[in-house]
Amino acid sequence: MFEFSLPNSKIIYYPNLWSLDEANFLFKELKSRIKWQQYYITLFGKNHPQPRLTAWYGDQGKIYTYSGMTLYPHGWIKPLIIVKEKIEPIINTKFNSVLLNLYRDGKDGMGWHSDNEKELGKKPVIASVSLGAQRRFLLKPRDKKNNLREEIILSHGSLLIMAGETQEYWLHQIPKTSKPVAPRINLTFRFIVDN
Ligand SMILES: O=C(O)CCC(=O)C(=O)O
Ligand SMILES: [Mn+2]
Repeated sequence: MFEFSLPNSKIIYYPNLWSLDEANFLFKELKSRIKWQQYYITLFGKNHPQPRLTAWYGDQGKIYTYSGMTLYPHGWIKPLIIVKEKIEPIINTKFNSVLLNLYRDGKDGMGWHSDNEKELGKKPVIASVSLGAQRRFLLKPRDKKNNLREEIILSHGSLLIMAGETQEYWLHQIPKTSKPVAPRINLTFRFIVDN
């Protein structure tokens, strides 16, 4: 376990929360069983496929809207429940939904953003599980005048927690890479507040 000491944040990394065998099993299960979907973003009136596949699972009615899309959750399946029930007691937090991303290769990624949608409430706890190829996870302050930077290599079977004021003060991204890289699955467990 490693706690980062960036200002206005609470970021904790558990590099090997799952053994290699467990992580391999979860990757295989999720890759084949999750209902992966290609979503599109509209930029200047043109539709572009997002550079990754996505799926939203959770308790019934936990609707999630982001980047102008509305996602209705699929019901929980066993491998997701296994992961959820392992991480909840570790961070003493209950989750009611999970966003999954499949980065098929280095051309897939996710641009700078923070997880600050209003349905996540104030100071959300985000639990991010990584399976498959390791990728760089970059952090930078929302304040453009601040040149602090952080980089975490998210490895197979790891858990990254972002809590406290992290989403208010920091942006994060998964950059694309020209290096050959195998597929990666990321799960971000979230708690959708009732509205
Ligand atoms: O793939 C990752 O590690 C990050 C995913 C992410 O930031 C998100 O789903 O909001
Ligand atoms: Mn995010």
